[in-house]
Amino acid sequence: MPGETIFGKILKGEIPCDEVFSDDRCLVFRDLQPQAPVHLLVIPRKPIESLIAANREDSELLGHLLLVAAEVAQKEGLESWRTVINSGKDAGQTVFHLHLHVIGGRALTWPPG
Ligand code: DGP
Repeated sequence: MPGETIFGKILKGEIPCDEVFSDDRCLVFRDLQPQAPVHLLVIPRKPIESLIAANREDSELLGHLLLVAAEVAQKEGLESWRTVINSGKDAGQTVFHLHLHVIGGRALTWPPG
């Protein structure tokens, strides 16, 4: 069940997080294993497992998540950043509650590993 992930527990307040932003549709908090000086996670309150499970009804929500990601990145003082969505195990997804990584504060290489 998507709602039973670690992020579902964070949303319910059962596990603490370092919160950066919250509204009625999403929560933003700092990643526990930061890969850069700024590493935020933007998650929807709706328990969507991954982008693979999202559908057209989620279009507005997905757009909202992207715009919130850009807003919090800029509030963190970033001029450049990377927004990453790992979708599925082989892409590196480990928590099956949709999340956008916002990574910045250092030069990032491309392609990713
Ligand atoms: P992904 O590999 O794309 O599924 O990213 C999951 C991220 O979630 C990973 O960077 C580590 C982070 N993470 C896992 N558990 C927790 C937690 O309990 N709290 C926080 N803040 N981050 C977590």
